[in-house]
Amino acid sequence: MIVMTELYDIFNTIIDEFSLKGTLASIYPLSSGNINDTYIMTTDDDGFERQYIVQRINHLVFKNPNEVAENVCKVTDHIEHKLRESGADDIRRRVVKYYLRKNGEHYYVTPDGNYWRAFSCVYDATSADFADIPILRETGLAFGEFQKNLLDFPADTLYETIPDFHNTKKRYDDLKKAAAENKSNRLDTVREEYDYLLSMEKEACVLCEMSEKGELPHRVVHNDTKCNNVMFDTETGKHLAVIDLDTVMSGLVAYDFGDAVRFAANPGGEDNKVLSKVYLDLDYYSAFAEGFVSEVKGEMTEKELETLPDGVLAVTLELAARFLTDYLNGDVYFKCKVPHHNLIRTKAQIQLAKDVFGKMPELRKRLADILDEKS
Ligand code: GN1
Ligand code: MG
Repeated sequence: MIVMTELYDIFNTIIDEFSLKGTLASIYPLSSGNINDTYIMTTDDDGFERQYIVQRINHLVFKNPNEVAENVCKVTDHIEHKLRESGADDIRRRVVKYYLRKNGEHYYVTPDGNYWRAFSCVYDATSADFADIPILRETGLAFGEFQKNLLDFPADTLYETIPDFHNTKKRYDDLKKAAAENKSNRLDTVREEYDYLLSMEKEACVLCEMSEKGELPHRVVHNDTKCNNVMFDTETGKHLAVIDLDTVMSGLVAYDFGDAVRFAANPGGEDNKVLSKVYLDLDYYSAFAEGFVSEVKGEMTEKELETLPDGVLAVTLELAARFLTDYLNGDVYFKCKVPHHNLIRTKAQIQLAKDVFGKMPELRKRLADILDEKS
């Protein structure tokens, strides 16, 4: 826990180190992230109000913060180049800028070893923790466009900043290890959830199997495609920029597709205790799929497009396994905002996975119809 006076000192240093404009006016914490600490910093630049995004990156999760920064800069530079090439206007609101320190470094590291960085703020824009049909469509367009802009970027030049991030098999192995170790002595209380997840291991690992056999290409993927990682124009609701690029790596597009649907097409939200509110809304799903497919169709292999719905099930089961693993390990990875948060999250994701599993034929049918329409 950082006290406010310390925070003011750090932010003043950041303004100086990153040559940001103005003097510190206010600091506003954003609470939606589960890993990093994020703030909106406002400065007073001779009467003109400026805003910046300032973040403390969790270096226990991102063990090599410089590699994360290099990935983010390479990808944002590439997107900026693509936007310029296509004659897009308002480029400063379409892609975030990662500020460098005066000495060229990516972070200001405090004496106690915390890594701080600064990004431009997307002005007159908002993100969404909960979605409706127009937001789903715009989120689909945003991540589809992200994918399209990076098609010619060599994915294998990105660092693997969190190894095996979407290696679902490895995530299952971690879960089994956590259960065997039972560090927090909670296993007996989560038998039902644990057994369910194990019973779905084969379904969860379908895409990994295909990837191992070389049946699916590896591309640049965002790896955290929640609708609160898209900035929408406050007035028009149109998508502007994709943010939170820390997990950008090489991987399977179906996981990006699946994670966006997992998060935004569940009206109950990721950690709703009232399980009857947790389900996959098929019209939300269609809205996202339409937006996404309209950007990537023609750019991806048939098999890749066909397997997009499998990503929804895989990523939901995988995240349930990750939450349960963390619960068994004693809540060491995800920030817990209420008691037993990881268990609440696990139950909600399992509820969603069960619903998605039952709806798989409909997910496939709707996607096939969308693909037909767009051909
Ligand atoms: C974490 O902190 P946030 O919201 O950006 C996590 C994602 C999970 C997500 C679940 C690096 O992302 O993988 O899907 O929580 N990020 C990391 O809400 O583990
Ligand atoms: Mg994230």
